[in-house]
Amino acid sequence: MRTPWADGPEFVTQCPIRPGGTYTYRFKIENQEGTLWWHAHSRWLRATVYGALVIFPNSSSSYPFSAPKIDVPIILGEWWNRNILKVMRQALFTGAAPNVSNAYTVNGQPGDLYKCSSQGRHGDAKSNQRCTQPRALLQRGQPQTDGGRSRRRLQQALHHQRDHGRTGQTTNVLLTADQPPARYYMAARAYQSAQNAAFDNTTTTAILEYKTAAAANPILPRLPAFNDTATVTAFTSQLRVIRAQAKVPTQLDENLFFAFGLGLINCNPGPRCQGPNNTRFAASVNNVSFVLPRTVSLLQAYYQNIPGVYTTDFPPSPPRKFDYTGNVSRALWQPGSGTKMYKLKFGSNVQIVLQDTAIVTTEDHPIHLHGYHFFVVGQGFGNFNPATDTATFNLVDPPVRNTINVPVGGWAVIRFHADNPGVWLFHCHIDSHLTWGLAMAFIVGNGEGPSQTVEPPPADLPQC
Ligand SMILES: [Cu+2]
Repeated sequence: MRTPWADGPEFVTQCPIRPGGTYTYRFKIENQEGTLWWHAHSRWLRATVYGALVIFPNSSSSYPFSAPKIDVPIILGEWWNRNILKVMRQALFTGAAPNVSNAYTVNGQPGDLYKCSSQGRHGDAKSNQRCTQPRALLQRGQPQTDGGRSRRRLQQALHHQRDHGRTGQTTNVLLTADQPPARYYMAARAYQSAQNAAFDNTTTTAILEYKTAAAANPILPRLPAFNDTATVTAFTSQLRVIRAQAKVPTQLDENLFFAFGLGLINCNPGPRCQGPNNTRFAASVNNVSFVLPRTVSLLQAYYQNIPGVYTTDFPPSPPRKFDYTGNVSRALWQPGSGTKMYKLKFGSNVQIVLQDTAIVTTEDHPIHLHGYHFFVVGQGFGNFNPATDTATFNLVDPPVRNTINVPVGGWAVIRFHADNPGVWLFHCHIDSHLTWGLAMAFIVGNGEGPSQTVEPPPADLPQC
């Protein structure tokens, strides 16, 4: 996206849109195609305010595979019987983990495996969610994909397919409908890697139906166990870019090391101290728990030189080295806090080693970078070791993503060319983790000339 003013995260590139207000985003899409997920970026509204943005290939270019006959966006979501903002407020008041969701959804519908299917209503009476089953109709022999031009390709019959996508990730899947004409369930449930953490252990379904299928009960696939990290790893490690618009940077200008994970803040026992052993949950990157400004966005503060809103001393590596995925001393569980950004020169080649920590628990965090797609050049388990792990990097055809699910108790290494000026948030895509501080932001400076310079803000940008 060319203009950072249309990026959307509250207090990062704009003040939030007021309740009842409207705001129109205007932006130019450059060097992007495929299906992307758009969503609200204010408090936890992204839980239910979202949709698909399908960017078709330029008319002068072609698909890197036979052109699909149909595009079907499939969005996996979550459903809470309570107002999600009440769930958030309760968690932020008590300091404990938030209540888990009541259902998962495919395109907004939970599917046949929930009680509501027979009742026609979902959960409590206030919820008006109808429980019809989403369906995709298929003609035998016709391929289908969920997006424009895919950067990744999977050609598998859907009822054999085990796709793995974490919060915030999009995957374009090419399906060849060459199976016996029948009705097939597509099913999804959580992958949960954090130790002893509560999670929504339900399964959502939709039906893929061949046009010539007889009326019969759909066939339900067997899903991997909720904690089957081996299957997740087998799936993600086979992803490759089909045709990248840029080469993987090999000459690095920045080599950053971000250790991140949960933390616990000690507090006085009471209603606001309901985390484990009289604490409040926190999260951090390089021991900084990120705090959003409240009166102006970071991009406005940067563009208008407003002092006192942020600092640019975000640490390029952890201030203290430790055995990140080992038995971490309790003395290292409580992070500091701040609104710290890291400055990148326009055009620099950036590598970031993303290292999970075992503080509280290891977990697969989906880390999302705004403003860029990046190459995922390597990943593995345990602590990243530059002496041995660098040799395993894929610099030829690594997957291109904007969200990387860093392996639980492991690491991932990403690279990108910083050629999009502005302020860009880098954060975990689990809402509670972002709110607890698992975030930081980059300032990418201007290059030369108007095409490499942040545009002036729109006149109607929402005010705080
Ligand atoms: Cu996280």
